[in-house]
Amino acid sequence: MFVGTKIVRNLHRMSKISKIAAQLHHAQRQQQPIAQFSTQQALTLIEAYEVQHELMKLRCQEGETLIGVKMGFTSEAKMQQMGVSEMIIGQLSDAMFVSNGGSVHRSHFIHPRVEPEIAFRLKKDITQPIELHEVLDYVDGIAAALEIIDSRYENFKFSLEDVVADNCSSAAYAIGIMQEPLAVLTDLDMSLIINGNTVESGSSNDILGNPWKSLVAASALATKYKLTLKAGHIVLAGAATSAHFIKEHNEISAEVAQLETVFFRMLP
Ligand code: OOG
Ligand code: MG
Repeated sequence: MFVGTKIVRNLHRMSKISKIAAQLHHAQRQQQPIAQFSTQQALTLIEAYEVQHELMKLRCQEGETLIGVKMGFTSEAKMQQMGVSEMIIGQLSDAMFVSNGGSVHRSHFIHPRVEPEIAFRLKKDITQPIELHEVLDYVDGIAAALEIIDSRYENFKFSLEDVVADNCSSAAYAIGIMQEPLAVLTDLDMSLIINGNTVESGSSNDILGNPWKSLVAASALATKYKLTLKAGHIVLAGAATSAHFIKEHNEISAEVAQLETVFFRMLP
């Protein structure tokens, strides 16, 4: 009797997780925003990561490959803009890749925003939390990056659990030319430039005081929530500034001192 009740409860939970994942997947594929879940039903953070895994499973079943992770809310500016105050981690796939100097179509998104970031390329697998003094052992390239986020929720409004379930609003990313890792990544000016105008500016210090700390945090969150970090994978450190809405005919670049500028164009 007891075992039966437990199985029924588990089935109920599984169907709740896969139902939410299916709705988020559909919203992304159709560019149709949906209402946030947390206002309608209780969703724990653990369940939210289960939804995220389920969602990425659906995308992989349709041919996508996971190529890394992105950190979110590693800066004060982002936490304040979105009203969320805990770090999150999401997954990047090859289908989200935009080539440096290339373009994306506005019509592929719901309400895209862009933000300036720093990308790390891993030279070996990370299978457990690492420490700050070890980061250089794990990275063989760094670059300026641009992330396009596109919440699948109406009005870009969400709770911590909602955004985690929605794979942390991940939509696309462009990465500049990879260069040898710089041991010191503090005090680098970072700016977001749209059609020649600087629309956001900050410093690499805005990312947890030191962007390398974001890799340390990524290793801890990936271990906790079972995300894979393999040699060759990319880790986005999180935006240094608030994100900015973008539209067709925008020419967008991120400048990070000492790194090569990254650029893409948004077509209709
Ligand atoms: C969530 C994603 C946050 C970052 O860099 O902080 C993020 C969102 O703002 O929609 O990518
Ligand atoms: Mg980001």
